[in-house]
Amino acid sequence: MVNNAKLLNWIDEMVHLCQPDTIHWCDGSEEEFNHMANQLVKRGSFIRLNPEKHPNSYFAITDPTDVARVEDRTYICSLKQEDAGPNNNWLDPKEMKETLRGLFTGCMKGRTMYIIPFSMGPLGSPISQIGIELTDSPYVVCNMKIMTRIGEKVLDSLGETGDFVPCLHTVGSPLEDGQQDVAWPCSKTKYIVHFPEERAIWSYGSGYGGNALLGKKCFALRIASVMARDEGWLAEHMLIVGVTNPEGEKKYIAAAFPSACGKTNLAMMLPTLPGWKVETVGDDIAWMKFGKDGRLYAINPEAGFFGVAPGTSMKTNPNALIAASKNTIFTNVALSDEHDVWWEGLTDEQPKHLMDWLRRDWKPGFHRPAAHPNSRFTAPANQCPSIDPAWENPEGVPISAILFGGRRASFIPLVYEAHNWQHGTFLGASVASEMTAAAFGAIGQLRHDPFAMLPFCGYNMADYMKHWLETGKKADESKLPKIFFVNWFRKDENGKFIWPGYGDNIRVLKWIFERLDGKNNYTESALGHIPAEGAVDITGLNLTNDDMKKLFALTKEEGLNEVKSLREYFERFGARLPKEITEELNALEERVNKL
Ligand code: SAT
Ligand code: MN
Repeated sequence: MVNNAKLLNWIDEMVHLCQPDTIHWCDGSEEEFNHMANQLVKRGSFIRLNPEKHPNSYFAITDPTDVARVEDRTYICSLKQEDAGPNNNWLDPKEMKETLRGLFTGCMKGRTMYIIPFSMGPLGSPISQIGIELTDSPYVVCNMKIMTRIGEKVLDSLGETGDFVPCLHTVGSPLEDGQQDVAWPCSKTKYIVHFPEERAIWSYGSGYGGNALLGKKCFALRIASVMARDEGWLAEHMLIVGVTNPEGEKKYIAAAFPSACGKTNLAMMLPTLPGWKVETVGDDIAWMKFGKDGRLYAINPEAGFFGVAPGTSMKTNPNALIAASKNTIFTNVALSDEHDVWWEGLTDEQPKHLMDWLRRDWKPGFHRPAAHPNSRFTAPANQCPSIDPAWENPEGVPISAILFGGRRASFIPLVYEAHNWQHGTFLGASVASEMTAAAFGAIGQLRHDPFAMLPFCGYNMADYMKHWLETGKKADESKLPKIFFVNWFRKDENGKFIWPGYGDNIRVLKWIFERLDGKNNYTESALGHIPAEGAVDITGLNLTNDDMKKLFALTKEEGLNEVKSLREYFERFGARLPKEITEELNALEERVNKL
């Protein structure tokens, strides 16, 4: 029996508004998942994969217009526009509610409303939060079952008076009497809307990824970042890994990179240095709170991976492939004649024949990718061979270092270390990255993406920087994680990546590990501490001294360009930009001028 008054009232109101034919409370059981998957197969939305290759796994294709997050349709509707900041689309919340009420009226006609109680984080953890998603998409239910902890146990934990974040979702495609459904219902009109003061989410028109799986970016980042600001913790777009050295000493590291910049690969890395081990706590989101001992502890609020498929192979990320070998949903990849999945980069040899993500015949030599560049696998985290034994620890894991990074063909060195927390906050604020297919936009173009949170920050980014600075001021700095910047994507004069990346990134983690232990293995540079000559272990790599020099080369011209670009970017925050950020930028300019 559900007896939470807030929940029952809200559902009543939303049923009235959306007018579904039926209502289904999700219990989160395997039977329920199988039943819904079967229905999706019947409707033509799912194709069951060959059970010998992928037991209990499904292939889905979206509408060709519904393939990525829609940042230009994503809104933060705070009471005041300046609280959303120049980093967000904003509309007056009253006006937006009116628009949404209009759109949502009758939006679930002919469909079922599924009620998904979900927990972000292990049930019972002091860091976890509860959400309830109402959706008319069985595809969303199946994905939420993998990505979060759903069902009855969540309602039990909510109890009579527990609070939750209401998350309303519709594909925006009601069915008239007798109207035939399509395989991927969605709407041309899309709205992904957040009301930060009310802590509520309304999502209209899309069925895919972060637009529709509302626990992920909408709740765990946009709404949670607001909660974190108000309550003194951090909600971050970060992977979490445990790194163990050959002596058996273990440290946890969190790292923020923009979407599709290799967070999943780093989180599941197979180190190429003997004796080193990397274990996965999370691949996308970290919620961090201070423990009684004054250290920052992180949990992964998710229970699954929504990973980019293209480029994932037994060479680049075997752990991800094994995690996705069963009980997995593949979306917008290509399908082989044996009902197996394929995407660019999975195998060196291309299959002789495929159905591509647009349901067309595909053969090797075609000048178009078989899988969409933002095609994804939704896989349970506990199937990952590298999953950390503490990944569901309700207290979280203690974080020793925070890494920022992005795709940068030039200027940003392989790795450098911040002087202190304030300088580290500046490094986070100055993240910029070449754009990927994870969002609509000009792929390859450099864009500023502070803390890799530009599309995910639920409030004014200037206040976000302030929150980071204040977090540092309140803490005992000696117990705070040390902050680093990394760049695996530097290219040489021929446009080739210099650094091998993937499992060889352990060599950079090793240097960081040693820095955390206080080893004096660095030299000063204009940006921060960089490894002393020979301090990055490159034994066994095909890299010359010259290559290593290129990975750390800093020219005055590029430095001044970077400073100029940052100054222009920061200007948009006006007087709200914390003075510490300007101080750090001025100090950087001074150091660059001495180059
Ligand atoms: O936001 S999604 O979950 O669709 C994926 C991403 O951009 O990281
Ligand atoms: Mn992400």
